[in-house]
Formats: sequence, structure tokens, C-alpha cells
Amino acid sequence: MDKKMMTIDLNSQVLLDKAERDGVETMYDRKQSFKAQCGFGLQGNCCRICGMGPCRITPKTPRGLCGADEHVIVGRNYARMVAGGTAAHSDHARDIAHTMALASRDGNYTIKDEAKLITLAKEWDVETEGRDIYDIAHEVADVALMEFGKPYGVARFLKNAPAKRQKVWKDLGIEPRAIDREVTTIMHSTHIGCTADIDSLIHMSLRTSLADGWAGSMIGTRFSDILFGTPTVRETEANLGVLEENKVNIILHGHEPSLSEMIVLASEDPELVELAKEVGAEGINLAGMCCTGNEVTMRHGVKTAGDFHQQELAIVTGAVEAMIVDVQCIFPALAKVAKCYHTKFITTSPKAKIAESTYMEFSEETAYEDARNIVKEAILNFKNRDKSKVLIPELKSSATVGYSLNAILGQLDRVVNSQIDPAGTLKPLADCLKSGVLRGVAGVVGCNNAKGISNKAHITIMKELIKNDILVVTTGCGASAAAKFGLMTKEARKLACKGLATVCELVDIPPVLHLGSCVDCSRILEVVSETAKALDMDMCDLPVVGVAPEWMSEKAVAIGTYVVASGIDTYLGIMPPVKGSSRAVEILCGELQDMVGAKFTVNENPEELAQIIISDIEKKRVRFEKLV
Ligand code: SF4
Ligand code: MSK
Repeated sequence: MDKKMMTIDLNSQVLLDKAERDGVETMYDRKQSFKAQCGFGLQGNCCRICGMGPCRITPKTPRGLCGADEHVIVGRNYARMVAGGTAAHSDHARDIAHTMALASRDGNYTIKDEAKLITLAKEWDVETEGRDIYDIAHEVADVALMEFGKPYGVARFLKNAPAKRQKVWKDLGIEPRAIDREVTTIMHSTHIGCTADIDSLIHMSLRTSLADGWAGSMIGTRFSDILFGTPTVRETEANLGVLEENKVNIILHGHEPSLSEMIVLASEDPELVELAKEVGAEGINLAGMCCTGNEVTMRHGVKTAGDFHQQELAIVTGAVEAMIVDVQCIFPALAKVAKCYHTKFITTSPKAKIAESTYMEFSEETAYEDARNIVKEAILNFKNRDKSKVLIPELKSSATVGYSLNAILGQLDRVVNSQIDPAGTLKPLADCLKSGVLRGVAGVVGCNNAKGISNKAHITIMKELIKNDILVVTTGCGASAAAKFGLMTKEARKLACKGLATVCELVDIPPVLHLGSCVDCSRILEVVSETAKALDMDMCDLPVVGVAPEWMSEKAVAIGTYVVASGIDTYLGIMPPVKGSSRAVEILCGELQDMVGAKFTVNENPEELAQIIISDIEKKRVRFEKLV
């Protein structure tokens, strides 16, 4: 295997060698065995929606058995991806809302950001005067839970968008109603014998994706901030070099902060720290992975061990006592890799049980006790570590993280008012865009995809954008990549062009800002929406883009679709499975422009994609400068 063609991460390359020596199979081995992927799957024109199929579209068989053509089949598959992604983000949000309904002054979960709760309560017309904060929290949680299944009305957060954007959604009839209703409607409409019109399938995909961005994900982010604290700027480190030889290493992987927050607390429990010492370790070392990693680094500065493609490699270090997971983006392969070492692979969610893992159910009702038991299991496993199998790679990078919208406002106000004003606005950012000091802002987000070389597209594109005075904000595994490659250090401003470098110096920020997990793409919506409002514009008028260079999950398809539906042009480094329908490509990469003011652009060459983005931002600026 040519490791350099697999990943640009040097730690990963070292561990791939080790995996080979240890006889452990990883995703990269499987990638090599999958010589050619199914062409029908890649094009999206294979249908197995009913039991008469699978039906595959070829020149000789241009229709499935029911008569569905390639446009219908591709459109249905696309819509189902959007529904899957929306369901995942939103079900995560539902759990956080349930957690808030359980919050109490002396319970496992307390309210950490009262001001944010009061603001939300007022937005949602929940009485706040003279009421106990927990009564307010419980009522707000009930209102949020109704957002999933309310029989009438549209998503509450839509009214936070600029008025012009709200009108676009209303005129097109894509205002999302209850979250579950939108997901269910897609599952119903894509059942055999329902919608057989590609335009209509994309129309309902737009509406459902907005139920993700402007409802499910937004609830997930806001409620997490209220319960666990709104992230503030802090220092951390990233990459597998954060594992420590003499400590009990615990990796937190998955998505929902309800579990990881409790594990963070339990890992600081004096009794458990003492137990770690009793078993011969110097202490407990927590490290995050994927989006759980992003959640805990944003709020606690917990170090990031790595991204989606490094989950198996973390275990290959031989130094991990427990890999604790909840939901989403967890390789089933971890069970097999863990068996090659002493690592306990601990699953915790009834929504993501994995064969051959150690299942220790985590419940919000008994959260702290459950977390303690899980951490204890990890500590007791330290004695089983085989020193001869340990190889912790050296590289790690420092990073400044924690840029919630409030943190960004705080940093900006520092410049304008020499003090932090919690009621600050994004006007300084708008002014930088107006003057052209910043040419634009790019949200570079998403996963790693084995179709390319891990991390290459992310890092190539981010570096190229900051070199052209485009501020980068990032979430998900894109954020982990940026942290690993040093782009979240303040010194990285040296890689930026003069305008961005000056802004970074004045505002004291890195050129790439960590906004959180994949659910937290809703923070990007808020930044763009508030900036547009500060300029009395629509979101599509700003020189702002979304980029998903290495996307892979259905959640990413939902994100990309709601970003476009919000008026933000979106650039993909991997072609979605829609090429089988010329009409689908025509709409997604063309006609959406007239409908929602933005569209998709796809190019699988990262260097070329970066140049297209830069040139498109300059084109957007011409119109933007006329409007301001
Ligand atoms: Fe084939 Fe139509 Fe059934 Fe799809 S829904 S599997 S195209 S018969
Ligand atoms: S974890 S969805 S690989 S960003 Fe959110 Fe990373 Fe993508 Fe999963």
C-alpha cells in the first residue's frame, strides 16, 4: 500500500505501517480491495425501493419495472439521503431537548447558559418574568419537542433569517413544518407509486433539509449551549500524538454531548483519578474524536485525537484503554480492531448497538453513575495494556478553538469597543467584507471520504482560501483536519494574505475558526444570517460560500442542501450519486440559482475547486459591492 496515496496525515501513515505489522485490517486495506465501485450506485440510478427491484437504468433498460426513469430513481435516492441526514441531526437534537426537560438544580444536568435560555424563551414567547430558571427550561424544552411533531405552523427558527430569505422560502413553499413530518413526508413520497417527478423530489428535499438546518440542528446547538455552556475561546491540541504513554487513555467518539459531558466530569472524579493511580497510571487522559471530539474541545479544551478516518488507527496505537461511542460515524470495524489490542470498545446507545462491542447503556436519568461506571471500566483495563504493542505517534498541533457566534462577537467587539459586549453585532465583520479587506467567508465543513486522500482536499482548499483573504470557518471533521495541520494557530495568519492576516492580528484570531460539530453548521447559518441582517441584505447577496471537500454522510447531504436553500453557494469535492439523471444535475448545479439564489458546484480536484471558489467569490463581490 502506498500510504502517501491514502492519507496526508503523517501520524496515520506511521500507524498504517504498524497495522500492517500487527496484521490488522483497516479501512485503507478495504479501500484497496474495493477495486471498482458499483457504477449504478455511483450514478444513483439503481432503485431497490420495492421488492420487484433492484432495477438498474441502462440504455437497454431505461425504466424500472414500475416505469420509473433515471430522474425519478436518482431524485428519490437523493431525497432519502436528505431525509436520513435530517433524521440523524434532529434525533440528536430531540435527545438534547429531552435532557433539558430533565435538568434540575441538583441533578445530573444543570443550566449553564441562563442568558441564552432567557433569550430563546423570549424568542419563543415563553414567560420569563419572575419564574424559576428551571421552570423556564422545562417549558422551552416542551416547546422544542413540539417542533418535531406539531400539527400546524412552520419551524420557529425561520423567523431569525433575514426577511428577504423568509420570503424566498414562503414563495417557493419550502418553509419546513414539523421536523418529523418533513422526514416522514419524504419517506412516504418516495415509496413506490408516489412522487415521480424530479423537480418535486428536489423541492421536498429543500424543505426537509431546511427542517434540519433551521430546526433540528439549530435546536441541537442552542440547547447544547444552554445545557453545557456556550463555547468560549480556548487552547487545545490535536492529532494522535495527544495520547499519553503513562495515562489511562479514553477516546470519546460519536456526537451527542449528553454522554461526553458526563464522561468529562467523571474523568475528574477524585475517586476515579485515585483508582487510575492505584492501577499504575499517572492519571486519566481524555481525547475526542469526530464530532464528540469537537463538542468537548469547544467547551472544555479536551484534546482532539483525530477525525473520522483515524478511528481505527487510534486503537492501533495499542495505548487506548477504552473507545467510548454513542451515535453516528462509528465504524462497525472498531469491534474487530479492538480485539487485536486490549482496547474496550464501549457502545452506549440503544440507537447504535454494535455486535462484539461491550455495551454499557447510558441513560440521561442515571447519567453520572453510568459515566462513572464506563470510566471505571476503562481504568481497570489499563493493566491489560501490552507495552510491546504501544506506538504513540509523535505529531500533534496546538489549536485555538471555541468560536461560537457569541465568542466571535466578543472577539470582534474587543476591536471595536476595546471591551467585550455580549450584545455585540457582526457589523465589524460586515465592514471588513464591505471594504474588501476580507474578500469573503467560506464555511469549509464535513467528513473524510475514502474516495480521496484523507485530509488532502480539506487542507489544500483551506490553505488556498486563506491565502486569498477568505476567512475560513469550519465544523466537523474538517475542523479536526484544520486543527491537526496547524491552521487553527494564531501563527497560521502567516499563511494568510495581507487583509486576512491584518484582521487576524487585530481581532486576535486564527485564519481558520472552529465552530464546532456537524450539528453546529447551524452556527454558520447564524453568522451569515446576522451579517446579512447587519447589511440589510439577503444571505445570497454576501460573498460567502459553503464547501464540503470530503463529505461522505447523509447528514452532509442534508447540510449541503440546507446551505444552498439558505442562499449560500456550495462547493463539493465529491460528486453525490446524482449523475445518473441529467435533470437532477441541471437543477442542483444550475436552476436552483434562480430559485434560491445559490447552487452546487462539484469538482473532485481540490486545487481546481479552490480556484473556482476564489473566482466565484470575486464575481459575487461585484454584485455585493453594488448593493452596499
Ligand atoms: Fe424497480 Fe420501481 Fe420497485 Fe424501484 S420502485 S425497485 S424502479 S419497480
Ligand atoms: S463526525 S458526519 S464524519 S463531519 Fe460529525 Fe465527521 Fe462527517 Fe461524521
